[in-house]
Amino acid sequence: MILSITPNPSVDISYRLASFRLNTVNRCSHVHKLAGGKGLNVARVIHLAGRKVCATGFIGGANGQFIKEELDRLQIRHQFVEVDGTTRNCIAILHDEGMQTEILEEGPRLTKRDEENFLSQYCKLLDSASVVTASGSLPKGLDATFYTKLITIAKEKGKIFILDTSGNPLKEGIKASPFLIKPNLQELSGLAGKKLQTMDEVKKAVLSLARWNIPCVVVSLGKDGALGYLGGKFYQIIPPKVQAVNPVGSGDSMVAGMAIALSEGLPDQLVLVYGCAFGTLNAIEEKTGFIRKELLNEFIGKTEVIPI
Ligand code: TA6
Repeated sequence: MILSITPNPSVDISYRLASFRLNTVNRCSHVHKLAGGKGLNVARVIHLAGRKVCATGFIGGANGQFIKEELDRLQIRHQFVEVDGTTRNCIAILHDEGMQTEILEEGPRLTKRDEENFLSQYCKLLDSASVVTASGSLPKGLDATFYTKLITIAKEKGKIFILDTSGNPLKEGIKASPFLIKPNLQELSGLAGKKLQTMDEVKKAVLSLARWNIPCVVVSLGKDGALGYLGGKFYQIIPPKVQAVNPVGSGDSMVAGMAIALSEGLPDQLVLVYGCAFGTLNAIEEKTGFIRKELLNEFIGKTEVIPI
């Protein structure tokens, strides 16, 4: 079973508009409302691929109730810590030709008690998991070392940990040497402390993470696929050419694909292929964090991995 952690879930609302005009009224008939936040996109995609997953994190209020009902409707196992505050909304406006504007709320403020409740539940859930994924921003009240604690506990129990976050939680999280991190170019530039412009600069930034002993670094490059560093080797991963419909959630779907490949003990290069194939499968869908299982083998077969 894969354990998918979302400390700051959200009700993800996506609007599609032919053109988005500022400072006036925009009416919209294409609306999707989903249980979201990065880790819940990961969990839904793992479930849609027919694999076992359990979603956990913190939820509260009416939005929290909506998320639980959505997961029950999809028959996705979940075990959240209930908190006093209200789970946030996140809005994605898909507009004009291929543009995507997102408004992400901060989410509730958590207490020390909430964190303690989570840590004790987490230790139990780990016993039935082979791989753990932890994704997204941290709500107020959790400090930037929250993921560092989770990684350390998971590694003590011999579990594979995938971390997908940004900013200080990423800077702190890598100090605990998770098995895999999946920064996009902006997040890796944040770690490197400068805007990375060329592939050589990206490779150098990945190599500079070596002191943290992270076995696998996958830099997601959107429609250009990804750069993978695994077993001391670099790989370029080239996805099948597609017409993207909604790329929101493709990074999360990459994490889902790689978590599945690692949980099934697949060879290094296939871990990278699964990541890109799943990310691309999400991009051709209107819904965020959604794939069609029947297309999996075709997209895995069409995804190239080239040692560089
Ligand atoms: O990756 C897309 C997405 O999951 C959106 O659906 C939205 O929930 C957002 O990311 C949340 O990101 P954050 O970094 O705030 O946790």
